[in-house]
Amino acid sequence: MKTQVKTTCNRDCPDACSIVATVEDGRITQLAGDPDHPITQGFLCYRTSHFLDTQYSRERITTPLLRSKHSGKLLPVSWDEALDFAAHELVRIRDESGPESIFYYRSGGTLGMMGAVVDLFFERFGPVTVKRGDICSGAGDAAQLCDFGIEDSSDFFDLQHARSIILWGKNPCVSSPHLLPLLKDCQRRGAQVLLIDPVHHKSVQLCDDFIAVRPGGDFALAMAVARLLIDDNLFDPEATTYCDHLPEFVQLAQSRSLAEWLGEADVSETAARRIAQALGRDKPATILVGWGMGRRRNGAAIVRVLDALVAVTGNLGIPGGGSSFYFKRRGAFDSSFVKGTAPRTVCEPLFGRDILAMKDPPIRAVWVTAGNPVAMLPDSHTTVAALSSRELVIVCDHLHTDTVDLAHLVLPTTTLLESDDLLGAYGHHFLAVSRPVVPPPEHVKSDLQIVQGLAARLGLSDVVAGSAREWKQRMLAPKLAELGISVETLESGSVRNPLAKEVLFADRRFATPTGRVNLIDREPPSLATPQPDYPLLLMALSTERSQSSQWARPQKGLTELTVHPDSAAGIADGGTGELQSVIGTMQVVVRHDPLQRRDVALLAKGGHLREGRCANALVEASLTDLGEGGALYDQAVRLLPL
Ligand SMILES: Nc1nc2c(c(=O)[nH]1)N[C@H]1C(S)=C(S)[C@@H](COP(=O)(O)OP(=O)(O)OC[C@H]3O[C@@H](n4cnc5c(=O)[nH]c(N)nc54)[C@H](O)[C@@H]3O)O[C@H]1N2
Ligand SMILES: Nc1nc2c(c(=O)[nH]1)N[C@H]1C(S)=C(S)[C@@H](COP(=O)(O)OP(=O)(O)OC[C@H]3O[C@@H](n4cnc5c(=O)[nH]c(N)nc54)[C@H](O)[C@@H]3O)O[C@H]1N2
Ligand SMILES: [Mo]
Repeated sequence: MKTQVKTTCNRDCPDACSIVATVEDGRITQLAGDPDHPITQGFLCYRTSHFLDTQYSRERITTPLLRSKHSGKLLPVSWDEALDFAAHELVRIRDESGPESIFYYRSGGTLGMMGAVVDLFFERFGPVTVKRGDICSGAGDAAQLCDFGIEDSSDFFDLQHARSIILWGKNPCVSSPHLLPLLKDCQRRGAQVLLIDPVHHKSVQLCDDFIAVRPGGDFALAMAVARLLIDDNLFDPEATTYCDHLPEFVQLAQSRSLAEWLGEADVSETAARRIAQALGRDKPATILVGWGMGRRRNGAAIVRVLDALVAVTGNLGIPGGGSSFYFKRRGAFDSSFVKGTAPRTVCEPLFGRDILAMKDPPIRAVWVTAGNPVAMLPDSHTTVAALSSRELVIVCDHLHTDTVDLAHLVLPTTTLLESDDLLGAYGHHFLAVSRPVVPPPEHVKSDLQIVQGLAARLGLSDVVAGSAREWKQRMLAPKLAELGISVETLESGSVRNPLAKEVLFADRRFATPTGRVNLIDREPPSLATPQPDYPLLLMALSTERSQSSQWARPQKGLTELTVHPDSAAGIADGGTGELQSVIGTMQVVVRHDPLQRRDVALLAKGGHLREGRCANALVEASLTDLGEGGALYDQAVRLLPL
């Protein structure tokens, strides 16, 4: 029998697509995008449309695995044995050294709200040590909170009112493909689309103009633009009424000459004028602030200066205007049952170093769920050293990751097609549920069932009791019930969050202490500049073929490094070379691309360490200027012939 089931993609992606899955005799045979969903519009990305290969892969972990003391191998065990072991060891370590000796780490494997129930379990069992900072968007989040007091965007479709759209460091063709139909629609309505990015990538083709800024040179570029706006008298005359630090901002822009700012940004005056024109004259203008720029030493300052440009030109609070970095995806949900009482924290980008350094008590056990820190956090070798020297490492995943390689116990979890959860999105305001398209394999449990199994052994059953559906009901914000939105409503089709504004800041009131925009008023840390002996900046960026370290198809052989032919160290296109940083080396196949800048070295993010494809083996762990993000793209490297 053939049936169709709708669910929602739970991946760490702005789009949160509605999926139509075809099921034949209990097996999923096809995945398609939901034609009825206003954002999904009937198509899926490469990663998710190829997900059946992962769902039915023989490599998938479908039974608990416990590392044998004799052989050192991970061997299948029953759930009873697995959970008894986990409960016994966690209690032993907690009782001997205190709950802070256990570090619970959750990353973005699923964006479902049910993760909060797992957080709750560890808070009540401990509270244990948790992470702080954010490897993905720490700097940008902190920047927007600092400037506006909240982080959100106007409605997704409000972009249709924009005359100018600036993709500032953003590659929607890869990272958020469901923005493309809207961008094309905006262009048909007459909007100009500009792209500002150090990398020449796929999204260049859909833009009217492309400005290849120096990596991290965006602060200087924005300052050049501010100078031009000041000279042409294009600041909003009302700006003083809703912006703090306007004189200081002007002073900052005037602290260097236009030529100096342009030199630092490595951008022509014509290009800077183009941006000033878009923001100051061809209004309304929206900057779609990408997520990559924040992953730099001066990343928060870059996002802050873009917020400032939008504010001073009067593009905030009007239809078609804004500085859009994030959509408040949890805004319709209530997870306030997690109190945030952790006694101490590990800084996420410094994961390995912090674990190794912590004393009184040391970290003895690490619980990893929905993440692959070995491959995805910087300085992989230190992460490996940290995890492989712990007494207990437990990993919940369904893929055999580099982190699973270091686990004492592996607990197999559901995939996105078996998920039963509540979802918002960080690229639009639609809310949705996911539901199991098929039941999970016999020996696989959801994250909720795993903590419930553990809680039952630890006298904490009451804390996490309830079916997935009951938890969904509990987590829908009470305000939504007042507006008539229930789990049933979400099950019958996705619903736009009615609490989200159509036009953000329409009243020009901001959630900062003064109620005004907090304009950036000082210079950020200096740029990471390539060194004579390490002349390239390594950027390992999203690829359409994977979701972070989850590849649609297995990757084999050397990974590809893309550089400008002049930066290829004499290595021919297709030849092999060695990429080196001060902390690691990696063999690569070199690809020439004359369209790239000469100071960048490009890899795909998410390569596996055990296959010698992991960029983070070369990336030092260092922090952004605010928000404890990782300065992932500021790594100086060199390429040498083999
Ligand atoms: N296919 C696919 N989609 C994904 C992901 C994936 O792994 N694969 N990952 C998901 C995740 S985890 C996230 S957080 C989101 C966002 O994922 P990201 O990949 O962060 O998304 P973008 O912001 O579109 O792309 C980053 C852009 O920032 C640019 N950039 C880097 N440094 C600078 C700079 O200094 N200045 C400027 N102007 N630009 C710079 C890069 O060249 C790149 O084009 O997407 C998600 N979508
Ligand atoms: N060099 C470099 N490093 C980067 C980046 C970069 O651009 N360059 N990007 C950064 C960014 S933006 C991000 S967000 C991080 C991503 O870092 P991670 O969140 O660690 O990324 P993933 O590799 O997707 O790991 C998620 C894991 O969760 C598992 N999983 C999926 N569904 C479930 C589930 O329901 N339950 C459980 N328990 N597990 C599940 C998946 O199988 C996968 O192994 O990496 C960062 N690291
Ligand atoms: Mo991310």
